[in-house]
Amino acid sequence: MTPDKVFVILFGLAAIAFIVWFFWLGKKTGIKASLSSSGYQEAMVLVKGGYTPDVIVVEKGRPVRLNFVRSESASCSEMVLFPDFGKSAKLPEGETVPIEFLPDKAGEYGFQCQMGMFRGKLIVE
Ligand SMILES: [Cu+2]
Repeated sequence: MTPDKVFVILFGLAAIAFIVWFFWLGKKTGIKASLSSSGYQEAMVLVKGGYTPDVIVVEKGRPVRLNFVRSESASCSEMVLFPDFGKSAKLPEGETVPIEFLPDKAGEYGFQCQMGMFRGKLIVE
């Protein structure tokens, strides 16, 4: 094997590693909810063909308020469910719907539409 071939292979592997990290591993870190003056950890979630962001990181023991804004009319996303917290809400198109709960245990909790086609994840640290 000539040095330039080795270089091409190494470069290729590095590119693959970067793509894997960027699209799968990097995404898991999600966005961190920001602490508002009211003491809630808040984040805005856009509902359109899925949830954006779909991974939200919060701290344990502080109330959370997620503001869902649905900007599509597909019936798929008309409800959002947080089964682990016993919360669900109807999301009328174009309205901001807050969902509040207190995460008192660290872990990963899913949220989804009523059919489970759209999925997101809440990471409690
Ligand atoms: Cu659905």
